[in-house]
Amino acid sequence: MISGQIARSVSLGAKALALSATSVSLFAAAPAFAQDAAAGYTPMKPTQGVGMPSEAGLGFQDQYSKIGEYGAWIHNIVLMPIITVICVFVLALLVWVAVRYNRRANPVASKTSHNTAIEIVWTILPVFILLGIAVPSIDLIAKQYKPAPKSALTIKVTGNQWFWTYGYPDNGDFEVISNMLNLPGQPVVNNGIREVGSEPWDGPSHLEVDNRMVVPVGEPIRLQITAADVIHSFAVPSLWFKLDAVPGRINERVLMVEKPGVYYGQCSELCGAKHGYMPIAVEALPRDKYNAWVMTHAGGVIDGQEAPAAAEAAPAEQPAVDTVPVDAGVAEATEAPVE
Ligand SMILES: [Cu+2]
Repeated sequence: MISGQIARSVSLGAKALALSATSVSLFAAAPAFAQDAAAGYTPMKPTQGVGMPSEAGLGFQDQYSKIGEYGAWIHNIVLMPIITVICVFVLALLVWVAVRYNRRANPVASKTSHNTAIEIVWTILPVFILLGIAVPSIDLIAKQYKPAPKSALTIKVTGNQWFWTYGYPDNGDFEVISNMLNLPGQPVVNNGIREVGSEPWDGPSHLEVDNRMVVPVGEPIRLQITAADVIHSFAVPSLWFKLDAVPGRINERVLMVEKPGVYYGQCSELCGAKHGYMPIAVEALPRDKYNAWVMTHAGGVIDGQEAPAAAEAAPAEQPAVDTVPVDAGVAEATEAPVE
């Protein structure tokens, strides 16, 4: 364990060195590209109360996907009224029995043991209630797991102890490593990562990351989810999304975000000491801005076309800032090997 940690910090240190060397060489060799990249993409500032928990909030977060709106509708309009009516009805029955039929109020108890009419009602009625719940529930499950259309963009999500990596195989196969930002005045969680609040676009502490998972808005996205070490779970409440990340297995679901914005989530499967420090930040952008973001990565490809600026300025073997080769995420994972 300890040797694994040392190895990890050494590799992190080496990575930080490599990254700073890369950024120096990028700026020295190709100031035009650096400016283009900076002009092409600035992280979006999240909107307070959107895609994040609210103070003393009850119930679901506001939903920003069609499936989420449907799921929240089932919860709010179908399930909650049924639950409320049943609870109030049973409570009223209990109170009535306790008051009307206690030993003082009703000293001579009735000898009745059957009432066919009531028995039929209390059998049939729950069956109809359950059917009424089952129909939209099964419909929701079916819709949630409907496969993505062939043309959908694929993004590969990998859970690691304790960060996420996002691979973009359709956009040149670059990979983004996403670490939680450190908390001011508190022990460092991730070495070499800045503190939350140090950039104007930072969202809530514990939820904001250095590199977000950027996605195009209004398009189906095929999320393929796996893990490199132990079981994690990719969960974003405001997008109605939760799927386990299991080593050696790919779980797939469609993500479709209806509105541009930043949506936060957290790993939702106990995965070790820093389980609480691997948040998820999804930034949904219009297609042109998403394309501009892709082009800030070395080897970024849109519709099979490599960025001319990126291709000239940054040869394929030289990763841009915030980007590392695909195998680096695996090498950096702790000592637990896959399988
Ligand atoms: Cu986890």
